Amino acid sequence: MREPIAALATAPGLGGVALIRLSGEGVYAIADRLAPRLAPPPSARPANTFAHATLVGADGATLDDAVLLFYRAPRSYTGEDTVELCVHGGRFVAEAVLGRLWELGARPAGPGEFTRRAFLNGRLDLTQAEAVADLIAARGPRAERAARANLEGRLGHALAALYDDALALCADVEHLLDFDEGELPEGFLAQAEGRLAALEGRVAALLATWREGRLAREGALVVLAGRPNAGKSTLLNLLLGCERAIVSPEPGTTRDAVEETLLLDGVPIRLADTAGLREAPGAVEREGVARARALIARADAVLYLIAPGDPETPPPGAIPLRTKADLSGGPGVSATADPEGARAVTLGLLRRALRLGGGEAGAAEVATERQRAGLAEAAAALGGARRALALGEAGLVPAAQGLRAAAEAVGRLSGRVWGEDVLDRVFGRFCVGK
Ligand SMILES: Nc1nc2c(ncn2[C@@H]2O[C@H](COP(=O)(O)OP(=O)(O)OP(=O)(O)O)[C@@H](O)[C@H]2O)c(=O)[nH]1
Ligand SMILES: [Mg+2]
Repeated sequence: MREPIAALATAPGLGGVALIRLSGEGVYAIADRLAPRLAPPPSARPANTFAHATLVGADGATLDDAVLLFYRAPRSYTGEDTVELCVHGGRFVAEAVLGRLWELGARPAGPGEFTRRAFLNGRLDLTQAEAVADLIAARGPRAERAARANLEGRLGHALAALYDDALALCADVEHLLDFDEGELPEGFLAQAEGRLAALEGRVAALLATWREGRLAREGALVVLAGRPNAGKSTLLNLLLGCERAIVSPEPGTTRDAVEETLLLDGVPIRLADTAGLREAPGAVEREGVARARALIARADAVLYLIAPGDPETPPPGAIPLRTKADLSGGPGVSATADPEGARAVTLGLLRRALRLGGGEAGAAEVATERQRAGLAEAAAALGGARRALALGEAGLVPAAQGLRAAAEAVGRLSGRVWGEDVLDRVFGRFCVGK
């Protein structure tokens, strides 16, 4: 156990209850002094019980009435002795209790320090620690589902198996170095190549989950673009189910981009309605068109609306959508005559454009840039090993090196191989109290 640390674990602000977490060596001695009237005292209480207690300051004055939860190493979140204090919410109570904890010898926990200790005590691997941060940060059900799968160890297990298999193959290749030239066991090279290809396939399959997972976590920017009057604002309002943007028969109505978030299959979509693209007559509208172009340039998907009579010149990569089909009698959607149909067609186009629906529920998913980069490194090392192995006996040494490098890259992801730099990178993005 390490020195005692404490922090507010709930979000600061108004709320019924605030939870303070206290973990490390000697936290029971601290709790005894914080709740001196509790009998039996915290240090005499069994693990996994709770007690209602009055917390008092140095002068004996009441700080708060609290519920204390008692955990004992190793059966706590951190793996250390832990006491959790449920005190009243709001701005001042938790602050006063924390102030008393500093007097009693605890120090403020750094960002992610509880989870860092949990990792160091073997309570979870690094992918699970990252999943804790992802679960907290999830902005939609799709990201929440993925974070939960990784918290349950899906990615950790996949990486652990990759690590073991890459090292096993490495050992077998190294073993071949003991044979005399021209004496390699029959068929070994072909078998090793097969095993290597399978490893590469598993790494590639994991890397393929990155794109959709990133959209689910960060959200996708979808831009509604087109000529003035194409029906962009009408479509935005239809998708949102409210009159968010001004709609008018006058061309050039929208100038500022109008942005709202909606969930599509659990993925947060930032939907932006923009100024109609044309050589605008006025300075304000020209600025609107410039902003529209800037949004189009960084969109994950662009829907380009084409009303009857509009030139059909969608920007490269944009998805054309014909509007006002009730006027043309031709193909396309009509937001006014058939809103339900228009909505269904539009959402279908967006799903296809964003390539949603690839992720299998509960599957291991690459969730952080650190994981993506580590797997890309492993893929490159495996590729190098494969090319070396193709040289036959001459390539055995570099092939073994490539396999070892791949295993280490994967091992750093789960935490089988780690250093302070790896931990700083993982826990740097955590909030205090987790
Ligand atoms: N008949 C018909 N009219 C539509 C349809 N969709 C939109 N409109 C009308 O077309 C006109 C322009 O619609 P908006 O949604 O404001 O068009 P916009 O693309 O946002 O236009 P700007 O903001 O000027 O670029 C309005 O009068 C709408 O009522 C449709 O499906 N059928
Ligand atoms: Mg508009």
